[in-house]
Amino acid sequence: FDDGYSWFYEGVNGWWQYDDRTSKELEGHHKAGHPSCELLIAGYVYIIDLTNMVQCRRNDRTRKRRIKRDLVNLAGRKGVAGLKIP
Ligand code: V3L
Repeated sequence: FDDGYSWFYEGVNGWWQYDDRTSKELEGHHKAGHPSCELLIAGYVYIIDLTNMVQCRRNDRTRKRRIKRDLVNLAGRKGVAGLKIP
């Protein structure tokens, strides 16, 4: 975003940046003060808990990933939505 922040989810030894559309949606929910939201990501509905800052698939909650809102240049990202983009 204009302020240099974006949204990230946890991978192995690092953070993946959310795809642009999802990142914008998350920012909107965050700014509106919503405690959580449900978003369609790569064909699956994810519950994104903005209070505890975790995400999981709605119909398979075994894998919980931490999420964060951070400065893009400080986040040390692995890539964007699973694509290794430096
Ligand atoms: N955006 C895109 N793909 C996601 C997201 C998301 N927010 N959340 C989960 N997936 P789970 P390393 C990740 C993918 O949590 O090597 C990365 O993007 C997730 O992809 O059970 O472990 C990489 O592509 C996984 O493939 O819903 O850091 C990949 O893992 C699948 O959904 C490997 O990354 C199931 O995750």
